[in-house]
Amino acid sequence: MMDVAKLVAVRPDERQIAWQSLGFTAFLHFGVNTFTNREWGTGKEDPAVFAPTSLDTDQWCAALASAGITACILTAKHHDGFCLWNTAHTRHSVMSSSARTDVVQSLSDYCRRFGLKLGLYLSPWDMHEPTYGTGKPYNDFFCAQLEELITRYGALYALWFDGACGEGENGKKQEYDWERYFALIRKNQPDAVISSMGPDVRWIGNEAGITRESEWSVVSARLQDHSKIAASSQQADGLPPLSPETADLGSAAALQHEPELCWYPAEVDVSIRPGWFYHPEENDKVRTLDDLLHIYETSVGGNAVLLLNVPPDTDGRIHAADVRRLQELGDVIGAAYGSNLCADASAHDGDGNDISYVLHDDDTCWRGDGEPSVMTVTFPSERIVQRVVLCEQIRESQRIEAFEVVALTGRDEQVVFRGTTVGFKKMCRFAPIPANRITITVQKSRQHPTIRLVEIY
Ligand code: FUL
Repeated sequence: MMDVAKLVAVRPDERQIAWQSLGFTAFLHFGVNTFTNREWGTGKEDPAVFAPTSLDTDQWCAALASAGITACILTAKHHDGFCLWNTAHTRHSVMSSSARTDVVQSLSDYCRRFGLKLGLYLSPWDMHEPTYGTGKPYNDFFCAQLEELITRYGALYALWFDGACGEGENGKKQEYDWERYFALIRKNQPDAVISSMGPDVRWIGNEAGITRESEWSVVSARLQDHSKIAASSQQADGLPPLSPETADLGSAAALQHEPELCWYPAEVDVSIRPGWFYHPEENDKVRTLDDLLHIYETSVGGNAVLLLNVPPDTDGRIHAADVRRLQELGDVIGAAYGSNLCADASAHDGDGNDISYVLHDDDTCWRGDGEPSVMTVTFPSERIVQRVVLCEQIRESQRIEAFEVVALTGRDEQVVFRGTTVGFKKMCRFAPIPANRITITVQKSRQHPTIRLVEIY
């Protein structure tokens, strides 16, 4: 059996903690594909096709902020090689289009004004660049572009690399010098996470918005292997949800023969529309509010970060249909999680000791003392409850394997939620019930469980 001490010794670093705290983030897919109505370009596009009629990155930021989004990642360059910034290393960029605007600069200025953090997506696969497939010359080119992005636009919170390369059997083969890319980022942006094809943030493994029932941040270090991530992200679409072998990445049983473990937390990337890029025929296919709320509660509330793609349109604006949906989403999240019922509550451990500090969002935490470990939250008067949010202190690893939430109504106790993992944040949703007291029982954990924060709505 796995040595539990080995599991709980695996902890996040500061940049992973800061990234995880962002919770709800956005992806912005924008480029020549927006104008050619494609998902993947060809690399042969005339830069003149990039012609937004009223480019407005201010409007993008306002739309994202209305949903409660805290950060965004722009496709500075997608697989077609067209660059959204004023790069010195190719003419295949916005500067050769009628827009003649450095979109990365413009977005970075507005992000700062809106308090949004900025991250950048830079596709390693480049269909346009002539040196692609030549080995070092292309890696030099890629690093020169990367260096522009990580030195010119202030602090970035993430660099996002995907594993897609659709060159096919007779296509060009480029050996990516990942270690060199990563070293360059660490040197210039030490606080930025490197996501997906990187060591800090794990791609959830599907593009359908599905988070595992038990989402572990302590997993096998083999998952950081680039070739494997690339192989599973090759398909342009139709990415399958989770296969049996990828469904359980972190139980003690799944990890028992793993020589090396790592903290590799999950990110859920999913689009608000069917495609990653804007397509006018999808204006009536924006995800429903229920669907988005479900994705939000199972990802942000399922020990993951949500990276919701919202593609700007051919005007260079977020389309009205998406703007409306983002606003609605912000409103329902605000209504559901806006007023914590714990303001006048108190919390106690199983021995009756006051542990009300777990009701405050700070770094202190409660440590349970066995299986089960029990804590209660008592209200001065009965109230209708339908959501409980639990957070572990992930600085002490991820420990909870099974828990239960019980509501006391008058003299009746009722189990309202049963869960497995908690991690950074678990949102537990159940049918509304009047309650005087909520009991949280951790039935199974790796050594003692920790709870940093409890919120009740
Ligand atoms: C994939 C790409 O091929 C898609 O176009 C999109 O950018 C997605 C987020 O990553 O690998």
